[in-house]
Amino acid sequence: MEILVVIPTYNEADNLPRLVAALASLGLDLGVLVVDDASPDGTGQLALGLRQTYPWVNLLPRRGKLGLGSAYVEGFHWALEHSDASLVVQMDADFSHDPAAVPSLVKAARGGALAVGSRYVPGGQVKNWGLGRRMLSRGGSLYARAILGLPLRDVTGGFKCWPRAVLASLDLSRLVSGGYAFQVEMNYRAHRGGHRLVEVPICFEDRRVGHSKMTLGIGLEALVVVWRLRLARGI
Ligand SMILES: Nc1nc2c(ncn2[C@@H]2O[C@H](COP(=O)(O)OP(=O)(O)O)[C@@H](O)[C@H]2O)c(=O)[nH]1
Ligand SMILES: [Mg+2]
Repeated sequence: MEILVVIPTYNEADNLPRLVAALASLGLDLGVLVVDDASPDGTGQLALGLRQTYPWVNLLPRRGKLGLGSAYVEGFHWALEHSDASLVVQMDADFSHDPAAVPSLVKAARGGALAVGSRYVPGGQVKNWGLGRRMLSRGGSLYARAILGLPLRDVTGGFKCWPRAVLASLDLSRLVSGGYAFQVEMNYRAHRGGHRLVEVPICFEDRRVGHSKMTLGIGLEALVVVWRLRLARGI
């Protein structure tokens, strides 16, 4: 199959079946890897059940809530070891990342570039965020872009399509960041590795139920992490 979609989940039982159905209807040659952290709501079991209808759904179960960054790292390792997909998509399960945008990311990545879903290029959009959150995200992107020289307007987004070769060229065991900075670091490493990055406009809609994990602490941590990346040797 051409595309593997890696989806980290923690309590996404309400969303996962709808998301898999939406991906199935795109008409692409794709498979799914759900990286589930022992969700108490049974998302992992649900993923296994979905295999009856969609045999291309795979589950990578983990023993507990170990965080989004490490879920992606394990998912990417799995993709490189157990799948022959030439493209690896990463996306959230909560419909903040619209499955309808997958084809445009895939199309951009077929040309060999890391395709980054972007809220801040023409055609991109954010829904369900107040002005404060918007300014923080946009300002953070401008700051990281300036310090790291990244050719991106949206550096923290988590909806991307990786050409296999770009992903395989990164040493995932040397990542230093978790949280939002994980997305920045992956972009930075790809850029420093000489790979092309292209932004594809997406409409990002924040989940309507539940709380955002964004805190002042996370915001300040991100400011520090950007400098840590800039000053790190060998990236
Ligand atoms: N495997 C795994 N998935 C997680 C974890 N935390 C969040 N997720 C998933 O990662 C995606 C983004 O999480 P979300 O809570 O929506 O983050 P936000 O949109 O940045 O506020 C969703 O699909 C979550 O289910 C975790 O610790 N482990
Ligand atoms: Mg979300």
